[in-house]
Amino acid sequence: MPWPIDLRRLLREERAAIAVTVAFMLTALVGLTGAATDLGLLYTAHNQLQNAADAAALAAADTIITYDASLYAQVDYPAALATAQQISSANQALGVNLNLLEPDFVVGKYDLATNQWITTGSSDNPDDINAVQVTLRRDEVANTPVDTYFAGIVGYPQVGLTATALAFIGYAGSAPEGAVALPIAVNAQAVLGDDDGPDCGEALVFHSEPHENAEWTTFFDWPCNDPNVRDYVCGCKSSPELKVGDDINVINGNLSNHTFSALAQRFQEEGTDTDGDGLADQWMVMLPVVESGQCATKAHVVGFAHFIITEVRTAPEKEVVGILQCGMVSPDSATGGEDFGTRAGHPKLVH
Ligand SMILES: [Ca+2]
Repeated sequence: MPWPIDLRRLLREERAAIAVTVAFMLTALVGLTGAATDLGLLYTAHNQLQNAADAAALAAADTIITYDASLYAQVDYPAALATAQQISSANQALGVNLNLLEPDFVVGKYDLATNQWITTGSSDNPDDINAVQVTLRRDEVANTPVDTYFAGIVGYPQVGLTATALAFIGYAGSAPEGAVALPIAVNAQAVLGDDDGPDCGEALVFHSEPHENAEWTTFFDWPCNDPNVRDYVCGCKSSPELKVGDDINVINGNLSNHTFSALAQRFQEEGTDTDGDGLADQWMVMLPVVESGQCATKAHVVGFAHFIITEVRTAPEKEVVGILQCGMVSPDSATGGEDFGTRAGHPKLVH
């Protein structure tokens, strides 16, 4: 009876094969567990680096562009670097406080439309700077690489990690309640030059004919008519919170003599007399910039611009003269508007 012997041998061989397979699988399992542990560790470390870099870049971008008493932009590079370093060192990655090296703090110009990032280095000219990049490390350059638990077996006892964040300041995309001083919506085409950038220093005469470059607005109030416009002209009502994308009610044509007189009076009250003749000749105002839609009674907010109103001409001219100002900051504005010369006060992360 030869077959039971064969069976025994077969069983023996099978057992041996199973033992080899189990041993192999156990090794793989230990290896996988080790890999999972190390990957989890590195994932956590990278997340912590990224969160710290994001916070540091945002705070630095919020700090780097400051402004003078008239809201003209200025650069404060040392304050921005100090802020980024302070926030970095207050954060940790796997228990190590993060030291931000100065070469890892980079400033420059970012183009939101094309994703282009041009580093400029420190500059006193606010036109050179609209974004801040922060890179935080746990590597051989700074803050020591991360020690692994198991990867050392396969030759990786330490792993270097970096995380980079880019914060963009951009142009005013919102205006808080009351920040828009007059019920005038300026047409985007009227403030853009040939190169599609704002026509800085250009004097605009807001009037109804022959070419429309601005419209009267009652913001969200309806109907948009002379008495409702007058509520905002006299300052009796303060402008609502506005943002890019809002559709506001507009009206073309002449305002009544009564409303225009109220506008002239408001100019005298709020404006500054710079030449000492007893009459106001300069009043800085922020106005919404709009694209007029198909419908002549609605306009779409695309950004905000600052003007110095230099003259309000009552009847029969009924005109307002304003000079477009560039290099301005709207301190309480979120980013998100087109470039009409007024920057946002608060940045956003783009990378
Ligand atoms: Ca004067």
